[in-house]
Amino acid sequence: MIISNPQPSPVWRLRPEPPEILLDGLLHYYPSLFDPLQADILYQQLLQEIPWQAGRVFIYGREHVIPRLQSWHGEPGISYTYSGKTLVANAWTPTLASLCQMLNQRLGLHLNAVLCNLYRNGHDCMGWHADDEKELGDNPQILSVSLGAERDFALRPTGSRRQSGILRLASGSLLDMRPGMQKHWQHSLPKRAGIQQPRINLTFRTLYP
Ligand SMILES: O=C(O)CCC(=O)C(=O)O
Repeated sequence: MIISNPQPSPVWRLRPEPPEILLDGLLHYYPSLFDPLQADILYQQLLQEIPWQAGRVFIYGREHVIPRLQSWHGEPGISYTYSGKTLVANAWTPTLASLCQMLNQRLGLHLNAVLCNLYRNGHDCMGWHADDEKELGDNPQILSVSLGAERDFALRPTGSRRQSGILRLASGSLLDMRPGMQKHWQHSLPKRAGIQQPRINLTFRTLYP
């Protein structure tokens, strides 16, 4: 008789790597907080679990479909106003809840919501902005987890129209945007026509009612 030897299901662990410190400490970048296998499993789970939707925004009074899929999750009752739309948070999925808990424990934070973005390929993108909505408080700290295709994260100082830096966000990485970042810098995820693979990005935030 052959007894199969089932693979133990992987347990996520945040690797204890020190961050790279960038922009005078406003960005802490952990290039491989998840190892490649864990990043792959997380990506697949999130792809299945999250109710991805084509989001819409109002720009100068006209509604546009945004160039990526999105889903917004968090503690019950949390809502967020973003480009003229108030989004009420969906319930946590099991994977998002445990990720949020692990990040809170590791970094001593009280994150309570996450905006999930699915970039289907290099044509999906996000324009210049800072995450400075009033619900985030005066000096938000935002944690951004990337899974899947590597994409460029572009940076420019607030008030400037010229890009002044690019950070390549690897699969399994965490970008910790520290307090002060949203005041002094804007960011974007530019189009990259050559990229065929999808990417999931999760930005964990603390929202105040
Ligand atoms: O996809 C990214 O890395 C950026 C996401 C972002 O800027 C946001 O959710 O506000």
